[in-house]
Amino acid sequence: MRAAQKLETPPIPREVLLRLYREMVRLRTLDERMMTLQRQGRVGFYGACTGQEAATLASAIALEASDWIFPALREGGAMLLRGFPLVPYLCQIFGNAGDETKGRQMPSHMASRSVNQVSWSSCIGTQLPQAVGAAMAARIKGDRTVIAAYLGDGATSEGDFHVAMNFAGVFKAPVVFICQNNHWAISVPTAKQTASESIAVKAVAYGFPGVKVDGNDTVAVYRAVKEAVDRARSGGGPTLVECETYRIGAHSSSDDPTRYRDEREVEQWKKRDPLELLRSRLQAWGLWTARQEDELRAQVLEEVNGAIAEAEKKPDPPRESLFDDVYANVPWSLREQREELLASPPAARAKPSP
Ligand SMILES: Cc1ncc(C[n+]2csc(CCOP(=O)(O)OP(=O)(O)O)c2C)c(N)n1
Ligand SMILES: [Mg+2]
Repeated sequence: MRAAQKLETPPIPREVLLRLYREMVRLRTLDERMMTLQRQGRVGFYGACTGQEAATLASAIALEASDWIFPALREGGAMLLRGFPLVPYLCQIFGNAGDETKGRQMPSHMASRSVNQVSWSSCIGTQLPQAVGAAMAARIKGDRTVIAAYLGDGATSEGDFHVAMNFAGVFKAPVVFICQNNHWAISVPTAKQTASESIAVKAVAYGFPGVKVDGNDTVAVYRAVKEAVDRARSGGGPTLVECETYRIGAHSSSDDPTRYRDEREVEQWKKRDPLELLRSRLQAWGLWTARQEDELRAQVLEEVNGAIAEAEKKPDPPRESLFDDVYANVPWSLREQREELLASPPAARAKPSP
């Protein structure tokens, strides 16, 4: 662990910091367990946030509950921070009957209206014009909603990024773009993504502020995003916040990063683990002890394992739910198909391949 910093008082409310730390530990634990389950063939796919917990959670906690989150690829954990229960969250990953989205989305692409969060956008960048559209809708309706639009460094090479930034700048949409620059877009390093000196600097061309922060520094992320959210809410328009962080693990459970990146780079970034950085600061402020740490780790592991056991027990979504939610008046052809399906014996559940 790094040496504790000598700071007298925490620069942001201590209850925010403590809550963040607990949520960061819970997310790290969850990611570790789910990657293991994927390797055991119990889950089809998983995308972890490991190393990016501060950028994800310290930004999300700067929002109000009525604000909306449009994630990129690694911000599902913000739903848990916003109070979404762990069991249905896991049911989405298992794609079973406990999943609010009825097993229709790829694992890890959870969403819930109850916490104002849409699904991960595996189509890189498409969430950005959608987020700006939602921000404009909020403005036209005259409510106070702010939209957090997350993106990865890779998304900055997409046309949608530029379309969204331009529109947001011209119309002063109440949106905060939060770029998790984790140095990689699967196997493409950030150096091959842009010739700009940073991602934040791109905001200048669109006429609004861009700030770059240490994305592994919980306090820095919180402060930068809070300021941007306050500005958006008070009519000051968008901000682009670039959080410089690092993807410690694989791009997803389908990826093997040893094929394209140097392990020494990963080892260097592990020394800047956002959980450890925050823990050492909490200790320096006298807000955290080794005993609390042990208790938290044990409690989180128990919670996560208990939720996995409960979620995994649930059956598949009912087959006929395939036909729900698309048509107000279901056409005769689909009614026929539905009846045919129900008359046939259910297929054995396909096990995901490890
Ligand atoms: C439009 C589009 N192009 C390519 C892909 C394949 N793809 C999936 S994730 C990814 C990399 C995304 O990198 P980044 O935006 O940096 O996010 P990160 O995975 O690092 O969080 C790519 C190229 C895709 N899903 N959609
Ligand atoms: Mg990336």
